[in-house]
Amino acid sequence: MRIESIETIPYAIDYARPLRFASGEVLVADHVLVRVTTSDGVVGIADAPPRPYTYGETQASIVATIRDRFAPAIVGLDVSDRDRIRSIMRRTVHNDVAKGAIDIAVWDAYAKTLGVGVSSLLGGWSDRVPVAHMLGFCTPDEGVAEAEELRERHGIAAFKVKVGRQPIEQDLALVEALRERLPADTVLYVDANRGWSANQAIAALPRLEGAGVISFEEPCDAAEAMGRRRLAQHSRIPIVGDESVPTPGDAARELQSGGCHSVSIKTARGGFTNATQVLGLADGLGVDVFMGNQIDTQLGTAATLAFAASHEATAARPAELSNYLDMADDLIAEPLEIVEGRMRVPSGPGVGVVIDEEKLDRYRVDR
Ligand code: MUC
Ligand code: MG
Repeated sequence: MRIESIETIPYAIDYARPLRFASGEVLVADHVLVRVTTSDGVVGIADAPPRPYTYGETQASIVATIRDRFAPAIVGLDVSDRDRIRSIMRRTVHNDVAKGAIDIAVWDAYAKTLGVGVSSLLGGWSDRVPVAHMLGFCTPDEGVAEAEELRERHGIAAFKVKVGRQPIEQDLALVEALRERLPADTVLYVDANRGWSANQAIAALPRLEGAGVISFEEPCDAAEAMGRRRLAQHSRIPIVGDESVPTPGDAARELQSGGCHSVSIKTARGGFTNATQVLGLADGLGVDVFMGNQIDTQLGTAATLAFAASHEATAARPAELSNYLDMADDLIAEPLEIVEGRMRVPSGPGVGVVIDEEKLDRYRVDR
């Protein structure tokens, strides 16, 4: 089926509980809904979450890049031409979130055309995935209360703790409090979003190890190459590349230069096609992957879930699927559900979620 149109709809929904971290904060989901419509009327959807402090893209830049560069080159192709679409988008550097949304919306439309779930097309490993939640900057009491509430209501027992503040002591005290006050089987890992220097991260290692942290994401800027390599050599906790490894090329360079031991995979940057390539690279090199979260809405989460469930390596450990719980509302008609700490892939075709048109009307900002 021919791709007839690619629409971009900017919208804004507040966060009831904003997320703060070393590189920025999210108070409002000022995202872009991307819709790909085919000649037989199938509509593929995807969410594009701008993260200016991570990738340099904004809501306006995502709309303009898709409208002015990608859509004119892609409209008219067949919805099954996924690698041609990847090749076209690759001619433009960066803009990973804009590229990701087009890729996901095309996969969604393709799977809907075939009448199957995206997850089964990608690999079909499992129908559910354990959930991890990201805790933003907070005090020990706030962090423990939030984690306890998530465990009680949803059974979530894995938490990524945002660190990277100055002085480092407050984050170490937070991680230690979570370890001491939460049940012993709680999985804890940390993400500094480049907030510390390599030396600060090295100084933090003994206490993070003592708290049983299972991984340490973007401890310092990967551009601090010598320091980062020294840290990775020192650390018994796996160092995970996230914003330093958006593409397979970045992941290969970072892993082979010794800057990290594992990589985070995020469908929001680069889509399913890029995620598949990063996963293949990690598999070949024998390194672990973590399914990350771009502070996603339910639509974005459904894409992460579809990918996470589709492969053995990504379904094996908790995936970051729950931060939409912090939003005041969403665009989705039927909410995703977390039961006993797991999220099940919705049974519908494509990524399996449907937009509530009345909500889209309420939250869109282009009228
Ligand atoms: C994360 O893992 O870093 C924060 C910034 C961003 O781009 O993604 C989030 C989560
Ligand atoms: Mg991260």
